[in-house]
Amino acid sequence: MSPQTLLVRYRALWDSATRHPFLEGVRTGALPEPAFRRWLVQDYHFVRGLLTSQAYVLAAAPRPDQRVVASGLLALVDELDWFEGHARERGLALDVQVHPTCREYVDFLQSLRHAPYPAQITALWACERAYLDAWTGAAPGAEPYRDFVRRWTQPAFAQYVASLESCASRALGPASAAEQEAAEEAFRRVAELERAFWEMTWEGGEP
Ligand code: HMH
Repeated sequence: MSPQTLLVRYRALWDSATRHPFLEGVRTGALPEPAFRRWLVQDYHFVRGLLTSQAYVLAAAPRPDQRVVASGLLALVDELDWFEGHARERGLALDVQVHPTCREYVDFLQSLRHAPYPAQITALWACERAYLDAWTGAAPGAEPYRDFVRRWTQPAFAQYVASLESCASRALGPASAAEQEAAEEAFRRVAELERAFWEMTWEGGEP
C-alpha cells in the first residue's frame, strides 16, 4: 500500500474532504463573512494543536525523515505568526473557545503518538495534502482570500507535501499488515475530520 493507493481507494471520501461550499465561496468571493471568520480563528487553534502532534512525529521519525518533519514544524511556527497577523488586521479575537470539531481533530492527531510511525506520518501527509488539494481547487481565489489561497498552493508547500508523501511511502513499504491497517484507518479519520472541519465553518453562530 502506498499513499497514492489510499487516495485512489478513498476517492469519494477524499473529494468530500477537499471540496466544499466554503472553498467555492473562496473562489467566487461569495463566501459568507462569518464562515470565513470562524474558519480563521479555529484553524489558528488547529495549527497550534498540529504543532504539538508534529513534535511527536519528529520524536518518532527515522533519521532520513527528520529534516522534512523538523522544517515543517518551523513552518507551522511561522504560520501561527501569519494567522495572528491576519486576525489582528481583521480585529478578530483568537482567545475564543475551541470548537468541538477542531478539538476532536487535534485530539485525534495527538493520540497518534501511541500509534506506529507509518500511521503517524501517513496522517501528517494526509492532513497537509488535504489543504493542498482543497485550496488548489479554490485558486486563484477572490481578492480578499488570495493570501490564504497562495499559502497552500505555492510551490514550496506542494514540495513539502511531496516530501511527506515520500516519507510515508518509505514507512509503508516495509510496514507489517497491522501497521498498514493502522495507517489506512488514520488516513480515513483525517479525511473525515477534514470534511467535518469545513462543515463546522458553515454552522451558525459567531466564532
Ligand atoms: C483543518 N487541515 C486543517 N487546517 C490546516 N491548517 C491544515 C490541514 C494544513 O496545515
